[in-house]
Amino acid sequence: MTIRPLDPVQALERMMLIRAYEETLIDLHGRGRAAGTCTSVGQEAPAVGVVSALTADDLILTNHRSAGHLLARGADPGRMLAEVMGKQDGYCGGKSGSLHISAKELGIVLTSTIVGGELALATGVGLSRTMLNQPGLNKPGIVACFFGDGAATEGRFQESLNLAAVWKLPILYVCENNQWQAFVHRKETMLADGIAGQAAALGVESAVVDGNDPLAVFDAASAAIDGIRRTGKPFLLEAMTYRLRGHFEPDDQGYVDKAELAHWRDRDPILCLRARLEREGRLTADAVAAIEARVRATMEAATAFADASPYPGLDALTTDVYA
Ligand SMILES: Cc1ncc(C[n+]2csc(CCOP(=O)(O)OP(=O)(O)O)c2C)c(N)n1
Repeated sequence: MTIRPLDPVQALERMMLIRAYEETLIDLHGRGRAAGTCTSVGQEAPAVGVVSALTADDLILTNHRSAGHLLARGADPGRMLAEVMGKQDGYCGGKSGSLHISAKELGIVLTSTIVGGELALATGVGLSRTMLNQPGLNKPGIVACFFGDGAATEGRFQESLNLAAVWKLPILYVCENNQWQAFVHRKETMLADGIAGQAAALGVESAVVDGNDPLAVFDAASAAIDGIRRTGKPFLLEAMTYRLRGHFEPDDQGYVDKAELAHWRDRDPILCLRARLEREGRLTADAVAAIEARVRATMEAATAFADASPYPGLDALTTDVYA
């Protein structure tokens, strides 16, 4: 098994950057300067834990709550903000917003806003990986597919995992079980406590992990990825986590049980990791202040970059289209 250690302080900084990115976007949206988005506040740990366990050859498909996955992969927050603001220097020239973003240079194949679309499309990407990973062609790498518990209630979840199992496709399915499916609690759409139990029936191995602990997620993802590389078979990792903000911005979460929200706020992945590292003597107050300053400076520079980026010209209307 080839598990690289994940530096916990670096993991904390990456999670803080993701949180700061989302908060910047919320602020820009509140001031009418950016479109509303589905933020990943509270779900930073699966993004950092899983993506840190991937290598540069691996590909990622994600869903509408994708900012954490992109930033964990090293995306430039300035280009991401520019994209959401519809600017020319965005990853897709300002044409995708946050919901359809892709970045070939980062191995981010696509963001699907069709719930569960990423599951079906990962099957094709996984198949292409298998076909291209031949002597001579030699394009190694696995596929990581992020999706929500809501997507898992759709038929294409079973269809996709079944085909991946039968065709032995190298796909790591990552369910971010954040307890909510837009405005519907998961307990209203499934009787089971989670979705991992369904995998065995399809012949797919699975594991459930504390999705608010990036180090636990990293370990579980590393073991799963190692197995996928050895066997070529798919694996389902279910990260139990929570969406700390509304489904999209703005959303006052009036439909959320206050005790449930308080329970999960206490388990905020950033506060928990920070407290743990401080307790263990691995993080000082000065080090936290330095991280906060770096993150703030990064987001200030990102906002300035996105602000300065021009809107696409009229000629962009006819580029990136088939006909
Ligand atoms: C096929 C489809 N049905 C419905 C929607 C509307 N919709 C957007 S996000 C969402 C909830 C998805 O829940 P989940 O998969 O758990 O992801 P989460 O939003 O919790 O991250 C719904 C119903 C959609 N975009 N696509």
